[in-house]
Amino acid sequence: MPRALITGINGQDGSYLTELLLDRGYEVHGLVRRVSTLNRSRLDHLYNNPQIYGQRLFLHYGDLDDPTTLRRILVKIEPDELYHLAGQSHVGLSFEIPESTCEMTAMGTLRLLEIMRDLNRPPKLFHAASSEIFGRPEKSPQDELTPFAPVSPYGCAKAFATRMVTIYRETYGLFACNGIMYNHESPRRGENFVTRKICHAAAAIKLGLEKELMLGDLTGRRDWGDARDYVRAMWLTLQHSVAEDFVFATGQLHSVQDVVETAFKTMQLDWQPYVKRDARFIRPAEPLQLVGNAAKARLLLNWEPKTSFSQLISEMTNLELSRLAVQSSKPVGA
Ligand code: G4F
Repeated sequence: MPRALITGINGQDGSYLTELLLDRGYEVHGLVRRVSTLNRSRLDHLYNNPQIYGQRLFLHYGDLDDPTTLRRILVKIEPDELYHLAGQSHVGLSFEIPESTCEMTAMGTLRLLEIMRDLNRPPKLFHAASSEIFGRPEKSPQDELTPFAPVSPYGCAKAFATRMVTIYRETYGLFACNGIMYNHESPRRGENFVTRKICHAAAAIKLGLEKELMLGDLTGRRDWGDARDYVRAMWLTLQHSVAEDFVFATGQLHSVQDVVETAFKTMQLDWQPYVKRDARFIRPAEPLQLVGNAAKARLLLNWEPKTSFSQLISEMTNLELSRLAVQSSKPVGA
């Protein structure tokens, strides 16, 4: 049975990747941060299944700033594949907490690489790199050869980590790959990312639970795909015979306003009376024209995104509606 270790297993991508690997017959281990509030909600359905948890799925406490524990876990588990997804992933927040963002996202990755370098049988490594490394790029769409030009502390930390993965591959012969992931969303997206925030608000307004939606820049444009397509890309990257970097993107740009229009249309609402601007959500710097060219992934991995932008936003909004409808029908305290 192949064995995988996932850092960031509790996140959107970590939870979908866990399901994909379990379906493919893997034994899955996950690294979870020891924090005071338990955050396992995306894995609850697996954690509460005695056929799975403790049989083929195992969680281990550990953190990216604790190399001794990381090393112990890697030596004990001896994974065949390591999917490194953990880190502070909110771009706006990285302007508020740049040092801890770099500590986790940049130095955390370097620590993993340093440990891997000493292992007798290092696992194959997938590093979740980000389109934010391109910031304000020289060309659009971007591909694997586009120079890095980050404009946020998060993008800069990811650029460092991405380059380190390449350096360790080339210098020490590790099977280490970067997947340069453009934005990818799903019903499991964190609530402080713009798609989920919008879909939630449209559904809550429809049900009369909320009255307005406060947003920053509506003109910001992104290449938005479905997280379930992107975790498949992660797995395919490590099944390829050669360790290489890949861009994963849809190649389509949409604005924040497009997300708003699609979500409110799904709820049969006119968005304009409800959406308000709030300067707190405007960032000190925004990337420009981040849109990816995934031709290499299409050619070598046969990877293609399957879900369209409007399908994704509609699905997220409808699921939010069902979730809120159930919650709001429960009596208080239930
Ligand atoms: O949803 P966002 O916060 O995603 P962002 O900044 O593009 O970052 C995401 O994608 C990256 C690329 O894959 C990842 F590396 C990163 O970890 C993360 O997953 O913001 C999208 C856009 C931005 O232009 C932002 O300024 O939405 C704009 N926006 C407008 N109002 C807002 C809001 N973003 C947030 N989070 N909240 C708002 O109220």
